[in-house]
Amino acid sequence: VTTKKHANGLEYVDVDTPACKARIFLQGAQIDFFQPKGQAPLLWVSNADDYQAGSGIRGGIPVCWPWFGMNDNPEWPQHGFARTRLWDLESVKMKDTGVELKFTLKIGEEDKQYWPHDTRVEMLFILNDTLTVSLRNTNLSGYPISFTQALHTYFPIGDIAKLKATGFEGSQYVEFGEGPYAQKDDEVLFNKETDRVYTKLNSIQELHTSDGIIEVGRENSNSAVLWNPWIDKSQRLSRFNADDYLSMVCLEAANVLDDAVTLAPDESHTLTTTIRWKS
Ligand code: TA6
Repeated sequence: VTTKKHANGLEYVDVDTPACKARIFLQGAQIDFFQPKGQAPLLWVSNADDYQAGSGIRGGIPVCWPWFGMNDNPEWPQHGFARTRLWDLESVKMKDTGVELKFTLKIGEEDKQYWPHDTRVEMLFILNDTLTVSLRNTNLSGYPISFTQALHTYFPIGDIAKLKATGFEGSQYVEFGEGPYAQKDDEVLFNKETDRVYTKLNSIQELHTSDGIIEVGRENSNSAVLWNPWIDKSQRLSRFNADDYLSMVCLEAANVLDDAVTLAPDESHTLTTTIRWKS
């Protein structure tokens, strides 16, 4: 495990262990690469991203906190501010053939306008043949606090026309401000812009991609976001190629809508996503 500087100045932690290779940027504690030894990478990044400081990297796992989506105040940044701030690398622990890393967010004076509540915000990574990522909040403010959040994971899926996402039977979703709609089929196929917040959803889904089955698990999350921008929105997205929609999908472990987190004083909450090749 070594700390390096990317061409455009962003600092990252480079992980190379017997179990896996990974790369985690101090900006946003954002992992943008994870590959178990002998298997294909499990995260997708657009090659249109030039790793400039100040905007989240278009891929890997951007951290959406302390709100998901647009804030009631339209001037405030989409998906909160945590993903564009520098986090501190607190600890690195070699574990079996893998490694565990912990990052903490220092909420600066400039961010008190967005979030004036004393909160410990940590990202925990357990890297081996599985990628386990947790966003842990501890309420140090002395009064109740509430927030929404998501681990906005981008997956490589080969060809979107062939992708089958499964594990959705019996859930419901809202999309483009409409719904909730009942999701009767267990599988979701993609042939148009898809931007759904699922609830009443099992804690494990599978992405049946051209290169194998990716298993995605969630803990302490009763909502998940499934997103593919399709053709038109791809034109409007920053750091995203017009044809990138063909090779990616986002399936995000979340606490959004009525699954928002409320913490009593001194209470903690840990949102976790686990990702691995099932075959
Ligand atoms: O998670 C889906 C979503 O909310 C989409 O609506 C789209 O905005 C996407 O996030 C990407 O947002 P970003 O701010 O990273 O460009």
